Amino acid sequence: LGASQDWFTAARFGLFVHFGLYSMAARHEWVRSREAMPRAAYDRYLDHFEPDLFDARELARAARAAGMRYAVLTAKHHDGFCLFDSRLTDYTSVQATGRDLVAEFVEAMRAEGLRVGLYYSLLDWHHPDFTIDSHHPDRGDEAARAQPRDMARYREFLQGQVRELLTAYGQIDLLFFDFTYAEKGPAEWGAEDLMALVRELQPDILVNDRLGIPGDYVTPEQYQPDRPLTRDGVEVRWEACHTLNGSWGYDRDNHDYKDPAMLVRMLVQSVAYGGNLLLNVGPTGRGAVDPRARQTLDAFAGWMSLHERA
Ligand code: FUL
Repeated sequence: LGASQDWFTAARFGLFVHFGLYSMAARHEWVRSREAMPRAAYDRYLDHFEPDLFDARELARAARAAGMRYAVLTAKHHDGFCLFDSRLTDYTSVQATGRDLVAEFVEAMRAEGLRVGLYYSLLDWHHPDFTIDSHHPDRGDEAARAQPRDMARYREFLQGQVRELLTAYGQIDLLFFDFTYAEKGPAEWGAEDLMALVRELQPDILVNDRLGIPGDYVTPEQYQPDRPLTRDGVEVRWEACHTLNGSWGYDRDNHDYKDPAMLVRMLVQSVAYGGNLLLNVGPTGRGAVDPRARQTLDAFAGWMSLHERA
């Protein structure tokens, strides 16, 4: 890795933002899969999507005050809904509301001096060519299963969307792909080709390891490494990502929030072992930061005001 990527380790602490149609359901970002929700039922959220309280500048200011140096937004999560302007699908916040939330986010983070990251799901439960596997919400729908699907066309779509994200918004510092699993792996995503495309379009970008091939950093999720992480005996960059309450998307009735003091210790421990902490906030269906999340960010701001080193 070149010096142009050293910012990542120096940054230590970032904000993860999970926002999409699932935020309106307010019970976990996997809601459509978990409940095998038919498309028509999920479309209600599209019909009513109106993120009038989504304020990227406010998010950026809160992140900065909390001592975070970068932020990562779900440009597209598994449900396939895009928060950016795409010529390759109508299923976007721009079509639904006229707002390009990725553009707002990128601009706001830069204005506060934060590095910009985007999360992009390799899974897509909306795209007609994405094969129906055991996670797919339409797994029980015979008619949907009978339709021919072509992952080669889906790969073209993926490449096209990644190209859009990495050409329309200026410098993107980090890309968080998500994810591979037993039924689908690097070959389905065309992982090597995607990686090559990313490197060509944004030579300085950091890419995570969830294409299923080695990336620039590894991504322990919802657990806290208790030692430096290594590959072939060599220490690697890593970033632990954590929820506030077990859900990435807004989960209104889940009050099981982690104690801010514990989260601070997790940050300190991550840094001590050479890693970063990417802490998630899932804004409400209207895009607001829930007061409980706000309290956590404020607690970090208080701690940082006493302990942060320039
Ligand atoms: C996981 C996803 O399935 C979750 O919904 C979340 O986005 C997390 C960060 O990555 O693999």
